[in-house]
Amino acid sequence: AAAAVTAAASPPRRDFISVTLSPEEAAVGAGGYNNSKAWRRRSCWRKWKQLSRLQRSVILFLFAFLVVCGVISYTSMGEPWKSLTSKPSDNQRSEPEIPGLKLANPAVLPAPQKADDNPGDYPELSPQKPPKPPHVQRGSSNLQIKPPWKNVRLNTRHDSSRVVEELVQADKEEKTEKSVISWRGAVIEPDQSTEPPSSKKKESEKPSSVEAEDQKEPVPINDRQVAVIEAFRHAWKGYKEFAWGHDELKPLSKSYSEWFGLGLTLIDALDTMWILGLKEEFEEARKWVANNLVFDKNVDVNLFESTIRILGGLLSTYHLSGDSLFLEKAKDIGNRLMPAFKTPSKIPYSDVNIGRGTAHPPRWTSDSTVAEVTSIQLEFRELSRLTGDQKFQKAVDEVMKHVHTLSGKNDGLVPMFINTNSGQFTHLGVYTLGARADSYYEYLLKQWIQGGKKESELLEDYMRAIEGVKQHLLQRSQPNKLTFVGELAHGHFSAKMDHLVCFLPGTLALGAHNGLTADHIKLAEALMETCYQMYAQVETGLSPEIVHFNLHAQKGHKDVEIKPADRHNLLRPETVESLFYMYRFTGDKKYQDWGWEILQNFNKYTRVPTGGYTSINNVQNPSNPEPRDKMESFFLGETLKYMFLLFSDDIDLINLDKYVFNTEAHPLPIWVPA
Ligand code: DMJ
Repeated sequence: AAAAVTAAASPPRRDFISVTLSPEEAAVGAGGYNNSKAWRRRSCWRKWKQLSRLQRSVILFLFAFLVVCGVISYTSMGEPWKSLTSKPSDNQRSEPEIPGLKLANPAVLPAPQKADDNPGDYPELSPQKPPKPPHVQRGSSNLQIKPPWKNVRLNTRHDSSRVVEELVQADKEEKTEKSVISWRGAVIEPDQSTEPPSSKKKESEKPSSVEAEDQKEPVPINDRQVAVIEAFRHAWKGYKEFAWGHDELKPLSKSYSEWFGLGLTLIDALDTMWILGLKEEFEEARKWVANNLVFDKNVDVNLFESTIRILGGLLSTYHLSGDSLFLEKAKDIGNRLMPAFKTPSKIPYSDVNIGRGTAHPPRWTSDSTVAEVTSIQLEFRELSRLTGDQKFQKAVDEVMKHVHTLSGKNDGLVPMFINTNSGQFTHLGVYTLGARADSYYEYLLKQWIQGGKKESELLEDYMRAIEGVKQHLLQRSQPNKLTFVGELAHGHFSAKMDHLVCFLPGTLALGAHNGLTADHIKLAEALMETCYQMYAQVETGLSPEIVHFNLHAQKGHKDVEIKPADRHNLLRPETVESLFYMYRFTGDKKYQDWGWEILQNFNKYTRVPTGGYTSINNVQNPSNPEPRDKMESFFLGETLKYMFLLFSDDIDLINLDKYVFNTEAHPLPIWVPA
């Protein structure tokens, strides 16, 4: 018998309330006490009904307001905790593993999306260690966690001292932000690498950051790195203004050129921006990728070039940023390149139409280039690991296995061409470490490293090839006895060396760092000196595309001779790439100084005032180096990135025990034994 509370229906103003009490309530009113839940509920309800509509509305509003505040503060307090404890969300990374393999740095690697057709291929994620206490980083941090450099803006119109001030200030600000967790500050597994030869050097000879990571002081960026950032921004300014979304900038004509029509420079430069900490530029480029990068185009692309620049660039940017957009795009282009492998021999064709899904060799031959078919492996293997779809890895591994068994090698040295029908080498008898063969050697070592140093055939082929180089291709020049790598054509030695060969000192040093024979680092040192001399002995201080070394001393002649057809410079990276490895592994500052000279000469002879840098036609004419009006995408993808890393004393800025660079300078994670 609930109390009947009746408000008078009229008159409209509520002048009195008529209350009818139940016997129970009457008893209470008469002095009895009833504290039952039911009674209290009824009593509250009666009081509530006694309130005016306005009073009730105010109370309801206050209640709702308190609830909302409570929910908000709960969520914001919970986030930091969740970020440390929960599994990564869609936009972060969780690393699938292939059986027996795991990454060196699982916490920094993003959550790849499993291939729908292969969901069972993944074991459970292994538990991650809690992050080490964050330390301040100058490199880039995960976008989802923190921007790379807080509000650092380099204004290219500023003078360089102003630029330095801004960066130093930003760096100081960042040092105070102890709560920052950067991608490099995340969990790092114990070092899996073999003892580097450089560890035999005195502590003082090493980069200052070779210390226990926990005790490591933040390494401030230095003036030379600032100069690289400035150079990048100058190049980017030209690209943005005159070539946005196109393949290459033509800085003099203030226009662009197309090769594949896929924004090559922009994609090649993504991870460089990340590493240099250019967040604003990165985000603008990311928007272009999200809104404009479409692979469904009736266009022929070169399998090798699009793999190393586009697939490689997207994969590494995905790893650094954790942004799944880049993995989605990588999967898309990866799938579209697969028709290249549909050949009688499974040695891929050079060209693929990514819109039509057809592939073909060049018009004049059914051959492919050996370096091209053997330098796409790092990228496709990583794509398989991320997607769980083994078809990518299977296709490229088959190529390597096949090449491993082929006859026609000369002590591990390979010819330059391979036939897509027969699967045999063609044009036998010509051996070079330059164009058309170069990255075959580089990828033997790098695949071995990527796979956790288990694939012995790769190592075997690499070691044999380096012995072949020593036996057949090494010579010394006159008058300075520079060690160089020449070429062999049908038994005849030629003292010709492409600038492309200058990847070799870096690769040799990387092998030595990974435990290969110590004489590789000796050879690396000698070749590094030679590559530097290819710049230093030239009038502009820039290397030509090809040099010929003098084998006999002649009065007034230098070691290096340059033919008129070879005196161009395309802003290539190989020498600074090797300088970076040499400095990382030896700590010898001369390598940084050599790189600094090269950067200054690029600025002097190839910088276009209105934005961008240009290839030049004549490195021997300082008064007119004959600009070619083209900035290759690898200038931003590789040359400036390696410069920035060379000048850094922070070994964790792309740690070489955790990442392996593809041949276009895009870092991919090293898999390590589980
Ligand atoms: C780049 O595309 C790559 O480094 C490739 O391995 C060789 N050619 C250019 C740079 O010189």
